[in-house]
Amino acid sequence: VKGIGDHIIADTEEARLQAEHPIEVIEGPLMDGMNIVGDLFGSGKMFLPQVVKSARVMKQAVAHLIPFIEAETEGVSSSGKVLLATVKGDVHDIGKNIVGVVLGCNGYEIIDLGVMAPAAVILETARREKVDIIGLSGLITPSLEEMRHVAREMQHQGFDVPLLIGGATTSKVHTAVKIAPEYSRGPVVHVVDASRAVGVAGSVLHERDSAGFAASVAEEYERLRNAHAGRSQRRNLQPLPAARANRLRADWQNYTPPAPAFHGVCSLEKYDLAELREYIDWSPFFHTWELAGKFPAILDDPTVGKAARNLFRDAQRMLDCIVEKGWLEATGVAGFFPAARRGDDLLVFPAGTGADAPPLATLHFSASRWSARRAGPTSASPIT
Ligand code: B12
Repeated sequence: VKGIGDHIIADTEEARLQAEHPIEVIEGPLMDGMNIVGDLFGSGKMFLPQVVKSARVMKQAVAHLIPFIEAETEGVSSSGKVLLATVKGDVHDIGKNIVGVVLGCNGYEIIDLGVMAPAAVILETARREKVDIIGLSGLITPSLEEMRHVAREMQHQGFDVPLLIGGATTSKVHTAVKIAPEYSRGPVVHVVDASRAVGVAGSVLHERDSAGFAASVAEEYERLRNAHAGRSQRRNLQPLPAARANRLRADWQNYTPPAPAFHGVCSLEKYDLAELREYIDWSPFFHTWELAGKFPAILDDPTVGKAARNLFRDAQRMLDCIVEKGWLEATGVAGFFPAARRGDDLLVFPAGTGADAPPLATLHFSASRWSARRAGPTSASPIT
């Protein structure tokens, strides 16, 4: 749990010798440990840098067990081919790897595409390898949309194999409401944990009543969709004219912007890393590691201070290496251009011209239509 890996192989081996099957070590103590990490992390008592260390230890332990698990299953005839992947944008793989091991132990041949797998690679591999099941894993919210995209592509490309959805952020309701409607050619099933993966894989592939299983899942998901549709309420958006009327009005009559140091583009090549280092804004760095607070006060924060100090020390060491060994090359481009608003858009003019010249570029923005729950003018956001 604390991410101390010094004795992990010896400890895992000791647990393996006590267990009847090596898989029990994963399903028992290791999963218990990860659940504690998840709970501590979720309740703000543990922070991301420590979670990375715990996850690394878990992976070391699993890596030690895999050869023993494989040795046990040698010679078992294949129950079917399963492609597993953590979807594009997501790096969580502990759960997916466990599912792979558990299915592997039950005679399934596993093709594991790892993490951050784009839809095109998943489907190309599934077709080439003639897999019987596609299993997607995802633990962050954006993965939910990516899984939907994969399902949509499966429909377009004429797949009919079962699609299994798993990972802590996925749910039966999301699978029913957002994913299943995109893929009607094959069953779509949410699997809550690895132990159920074997049962579900067996049901969708081998049981005589696999059609009955698929139909009962489809029926249940239809019920969930109906219940969800009843609950959904319309988002409270302002009408567009009201949002536009509420725009920010800058007082240009009483403000003279300072002249920029140069006009047009300035390129910076191989910029001195030691100098750049002095300008790092550390607060977003800590936010990325989910440590809330402003730098440097965060280093003395009663809750996250210790984790922040350790992380800061590690970061400084890495920066020393980056600067000394020239690991990175800093290159940048900056430019100052005249600009003006036209409706919701922003026009950018060539350097040295004005608002009567033909624009160099038009940047499209949309007026924010979120209801006036917030005080003050609405801001615009770029359409990317
Ligand atoms: C470990 C961990 C990490 C590790 C991952 C290491 C690794 N190699 O996997 C690291 C530190 C790298 C990490 C990074 C991040 N994480 Co993280 N992480 C976790 C944590 C603590 C545990 C996840 C885990 O491994 N659980 C144990 C496994 C066994 O469970 P599981 O994955 O759910 O798998 C089981 C089932 O779901 C199922 N299953 C899973 N996949 C599949 C697939 C199929 C086909 C089937 C059938 C079943 C199945 O079977 C498994 C076994 O039973 C969770 C918290 C939590 N409680 O889940 C946060 C969590 C998932 N992380 C989170 C976040 C926000 C991040 C970061 C964005 C943080 C950041 N600011 O950078 C990044 C993500 C970067 C990215 N682009 O993906 C959030 C996600 C919130 C959200 N809804 O978006 C969580 C929920 C934490 C939280 N409470 O905020 N994380």
